Parts: sequence; C-alpha cells; structure tokens
Amino acid sequence: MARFASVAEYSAKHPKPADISFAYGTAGFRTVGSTLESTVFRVGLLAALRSQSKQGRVIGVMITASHNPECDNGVKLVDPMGEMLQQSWEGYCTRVANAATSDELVAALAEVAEAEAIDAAVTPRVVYARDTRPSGPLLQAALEDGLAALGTDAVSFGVVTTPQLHYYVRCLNTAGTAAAYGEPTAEGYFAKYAGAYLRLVEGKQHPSPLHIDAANGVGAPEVRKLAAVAASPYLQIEVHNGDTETPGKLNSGCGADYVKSNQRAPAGMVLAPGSRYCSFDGDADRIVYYYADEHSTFHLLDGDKISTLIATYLRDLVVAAGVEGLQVGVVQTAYANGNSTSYIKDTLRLPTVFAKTGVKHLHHEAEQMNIGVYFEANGHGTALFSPAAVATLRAATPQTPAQQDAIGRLWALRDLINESVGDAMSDMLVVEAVLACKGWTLAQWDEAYTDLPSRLLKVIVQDRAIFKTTNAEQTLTSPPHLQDTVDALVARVPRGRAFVRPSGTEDAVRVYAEAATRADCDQLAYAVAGAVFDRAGGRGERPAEFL
Ligand code: 16G
Ligand code: MG
Repeated sequence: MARFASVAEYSAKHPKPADISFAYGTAGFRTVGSTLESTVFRVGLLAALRSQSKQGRVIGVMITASHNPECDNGVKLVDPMGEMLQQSWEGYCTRVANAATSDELVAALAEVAEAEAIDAAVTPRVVYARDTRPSGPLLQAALEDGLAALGTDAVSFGVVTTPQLHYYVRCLNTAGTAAAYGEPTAEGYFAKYAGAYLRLVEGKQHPSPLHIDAANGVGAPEVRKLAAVAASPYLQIEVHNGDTETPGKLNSGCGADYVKSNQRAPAGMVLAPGSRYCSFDGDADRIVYYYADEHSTFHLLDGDKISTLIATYLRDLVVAAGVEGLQVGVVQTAYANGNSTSYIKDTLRLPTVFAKTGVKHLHHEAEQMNIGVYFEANGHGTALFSPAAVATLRAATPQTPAQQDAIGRLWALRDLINESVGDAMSDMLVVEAVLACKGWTLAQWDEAYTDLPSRLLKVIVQDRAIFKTTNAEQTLTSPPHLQDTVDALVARVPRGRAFVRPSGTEDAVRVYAEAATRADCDQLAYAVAGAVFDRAGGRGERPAEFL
C-alpha cells in the first residue's frame, strides 16, 4: 500500500523483540523501558492514523511510566479533548504492537485504516512529550521515526508532566472555538492555573508553606515554575525529592504511590507537627496530602479526602449561588474508603456512583453528571462541568452580592480545574484554594470522617485472565463460586468489605479489604487472599501472615 510505503524501512530500525507480547492496558503500554522501542515507534504510526481518523485534529503521545520504577517506561495516546484514547482503539494498538514482521505490521495498519475508513489525504497532526526517565530520549527518537514514516506534522513539548500534555492537546483542538481552553504553551498553562487560583484566594489569609515531595520526577521543575507565576505570599512551596538527574531516584521511596501504599512519609522527609505536606507521582498526575499530629502520628489525606473536600466546596457554592439546576455528584472506585462513601451520601447528601478502576472509566461516569467530581483513592482525579452546568451558570442572574460572589467562584474553580485529566499541580491549587477559603488546616480538613482500616494485597497466580468481575469490579463472576467464599468471609467482620480484581497494569490479582478494626481488616484481607491463592494456583508463598 502506497500510504505505508516508508513503514518497512523505518520499522527495520526498530525491530520487535520476538519473545515479548505487548498489551495496551489501563494506562497504555507499560513495561521495562529497554523493550519498548518497537512499540513506541508503532504508537507513532497509530497516533498518525488516529489523527487522520479525526480529520487531522491533534492527537497526543505521552512517554511515561508514571509511578512505576525508573527502569520501566510506557506510552499512551491522548484523544482530541485531552481525554484518554477511545477504548475501541486499544485493540488496534495491541495488534499493531505485536505484528511480528514489517509485512505483518503494514497489514495491521492497513486493517485499521480500512476499519476506520481513514482518508490518507488528511495530514496527521501529533504532539508529544516525555517524563524524566533515562530511556525517554531513545524512545522519543523511535516515536519520531513512527511519526515521520506517515508524514506527520509533529511537535515536541519536551519534558513535561502528563497532564500538561493533555492540556496542550485540548488547547490546540479548541483554539478559536467557544470551548477554547487556553494557550497551548508552558506560559499559557501556568498563567491559566495561577490566575484562577489568585482569583479564589485574593484577600484570604496567606497559607503556610506547602512541602511538596515531587518523587524526583518532572513535577519538581514544573511546580517551581508554577510557584514563580502564582507568586508568594499566596503560594509558598518547598520542593523535596526534586532530583531528576541522579540515576535511580525517580519514585524510589517517595512519591504519591509510595506514600499512599505505605501510609508513611517519603524518604528524606521528617514531618514536623503543624506543617503541611503533599506528594506527586513521577509524572505529576496524582497527588496526596499528609501531616503529622502533635504525637508525630502520620495522617494521610488521599484521593477520597481530596474528592470530598472539593465536592463539599462545590456543593456550598452551588447553594450560595442560588442557581436552580446545578447538581454536584461524585464518582469513586471500589477502592474508595467506605467511610468516604458514607460521608458523601449521608452527610453531604450528594449522589455517588462507582466506576471501574482507571481514569477513563471515572472520567466517563463524571461526564454523565451535571458537575462531576471524580477521584481514585490513589490521588488521581479532577472535576468536570457539563455543558448544561456551564449554560446554567452563564444564564444565572444573581440577586445579591453573595450570590454573585458564589457564581464568580464557581467560574474561577472551573478555570482552576484541569478538566482534561487529573493533574497534581491543578489539584494542589484547588485544595490550597478551598483550604484558604475555609480557613482550614490539614487537621481540620481531616476531621470530615475517619478512614476505616484498609489493606491492599497482591496475589500472583498462574493466569489472572480467569478473574472476571462485574458491578464496577466489586463482584467476581469467575472463577465460579469464589465470590461466595469472599462474601462468607466478609460477613464475619463488622463493617467488612472486600473485593478481588485482576490488575490492569501488572501480572497479579489485587485483593482489597476494609473493616471496623485493623485486626479484622487484616484478617479479612489475608483470608480472601488465601482463598484466591488456593483457587487459582497461587505462585510463591501462600498469603497467611495473620492467620
Ligand atoms: C493505572 C491507572 C490508574 C489506576 C491504576 C490501577 C490511568 C492514567 N492510570 O495507573 O488510574 O489506578 O492503573 O492499576 O488510568 P492496577 O490495575 O494494576 O491495579
Ligand atoms: Mg501518574
């Protein structure tokens, strides 16, 4: 096929490792960086086709492995509004990545082109970026070959956070329309978020400094630039774990994932009671907050706490605005702490729904809401204002200064939130703004509800594909009868809840449990993990620590 005439030649430079098969998972392709060259090259080809299938709208490619170890890397495609790749294309990606020879590769591309009725005359437009990983430059070169092979009009944004790239894609595709999102430049990004932040906090008490653990990743230089624009005294930051140069440091003993999983402060940070802390992950699309109380006990404010904080503030503003037709809702996953869900339902009295793990699932649920707040417990999330909510706000006629103020704040909040994807820097500013407006310390924010003790375990089994779930991953439909066993174990403990799901990013099965007490929670988690191990041919040692 003439349109793919150059592919074979370029592909010869990036041969596929014969013994590895790749899968486009929850967050794109992700594995050991040194094995990904052929895959990233092919993602360049796919990005071009995806852009052509969207009549030349700009598609994004991000090279990152987020919170995973430094030796890993990954690549994912970003759709025109800055959202995750449409799910129906994931299969194409997997097929194209696994074509064994150049001929097979061309055939796989031709299949995509035919299935999507792609017009070869459209010039593809793609923007791309990478995080700070050492394998990044080589993979970027492979990507550039893939883009060149299909004559793509391509622009690099260099080393930036994942949400910055999502922002650029959305800006480029909305420029000059009623939905224009901002300037597709670094200055535009910082000016938009810093400006909206200052509109919310001006006149409020100046917050104390915020200590940021940047996971030794790309968030470190970027958040420094943000702080320079947002300007003291409304945002004073101190960056820790900001070393993006020394090999081996990225995500090592630090970052949002480490802090959330281990429920402890990152390496190199001793928490002073009364001080304020947060952690980004390696590509700065997740954030968690934490502090130490006067007994030096560690307290985590995770994605659930951030979600309830934002939902509370939005709800208060909607009431204060006195505008009919605005309704805040919250999307969570099964990992949300049970007490956060009760708090949203019973105290805030807001509707809440569960989505499957993975940002794209939460995002799509939130899109169904009028104003939808979504967060994973791990700290990835944002809020979305639907077109209906925007129209309602636009038509609102405030009757009092208080109503006018609330409406102005809702607009500012909308500008402050990165609606394309969860963004650690934007989320940080939202949290800082809400805390400043409420005059709250982290401890006061934490008072909303107390987390139930929870535990997350990993079981390695022969074949995790036999694990199938329904009900937003809360119920197993396969292997047969295993759910009955889980239910029986859960029924034994007060406030017990547990679920089992196959990981979308690792060859493992995850087991989550929570209960009213730490002892019951651990007992439950290990009992369920043991049942999974027995039923599915577990590898290694049987999980049985507490039995
Ligand atoms: C990916 C997802 C994250 C999810 C995690 C679950 C995106 C951008 N990232 O990192 O949202 O929590 O996978 O991993 O969607 P698991 O399936 O291995 O538990
Ligand atoms: Mg990440």
